[in-house]
Amino acid sequence: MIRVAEEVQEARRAGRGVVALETTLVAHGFPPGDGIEVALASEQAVRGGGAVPATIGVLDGEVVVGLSAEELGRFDASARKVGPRDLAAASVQGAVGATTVGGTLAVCRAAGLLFLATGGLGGVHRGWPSPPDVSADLGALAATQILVVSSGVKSLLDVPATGELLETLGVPVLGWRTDALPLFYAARGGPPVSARVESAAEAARIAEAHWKLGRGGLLLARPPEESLDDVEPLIERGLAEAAASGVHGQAVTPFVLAWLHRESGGRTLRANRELVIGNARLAGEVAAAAAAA
Ligand code: PSU
Ligand code: MN
Repeated sequence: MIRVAEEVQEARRAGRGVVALETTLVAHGFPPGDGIEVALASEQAVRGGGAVPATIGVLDGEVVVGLSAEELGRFDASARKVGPRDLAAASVQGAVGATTVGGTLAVCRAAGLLFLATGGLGGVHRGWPSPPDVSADLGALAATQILVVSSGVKSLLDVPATGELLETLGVPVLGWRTDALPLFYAARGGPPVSARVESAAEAARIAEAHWKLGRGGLLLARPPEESLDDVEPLIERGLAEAAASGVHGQAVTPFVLAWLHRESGGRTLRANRELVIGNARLAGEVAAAAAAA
């Protein structure tokens, strides 16, 4: 059921680092066309970091680890959003399934991949328990031996509550040269991390030790290089706009992201692109450091 691309198999045989990449952000996180471009640039960034990319999604009845550029082209806005619960149905039903971080983690667990890069993790929605929405990304991360590199969690979530839940689940939050969990677009203002790391080799050593202790996932949180410190009021307006338009559930993230891109004159889009690619680069460096150890 899982098809692993030849290049990824070869990399693993050779003991090289492999970094998994998700496809929900490709299909639903960027305007049409931009997502594919960001996906290909992320793959290049993983290579630049010294590892081999494995972009994951469901296609033609298979769970694919290492989509080709041509296959990636089929992940447009019509793709199904596939979390851990949706993998089996999407593959049996022959859907184009764009895997979330949680869905991708489930595949990594089945295939034994140890590193994943993304933009922002899902988490606890603002206003919990109404809506009673907590991303399956968190449970999947706790249950999988993997290190995920992100710029914290999605900007429209309750970041402090998500940080607390990660602690409850026993997931270390490592700050990449920072003491605070980044707020996706903004580098500052988040809750404290559980440990600060200064190098890719140090992050790799902590992950290795965590797994030797029989523990599961870790988050390595990298702040965006260019911090947008004035975006929070816009996020609040975007969320209000979504509520007023009757948008809820899975449709909220794409709606608010598109709204932010428009209202910020493209600044959030540029920032989002840069941070996704930067995280892929760092994940490549950590995976390479782990492979060299
Ligand atoms: N962060 C973004 N854009 C996205 C996502 C995260 O800036 O599109 C996606 C990721 O794939 C993440 C998913 O795993 O949203 C979480 O969705 P939910 O909250 O419905 O679990
Ligand atoms: Mn959700």
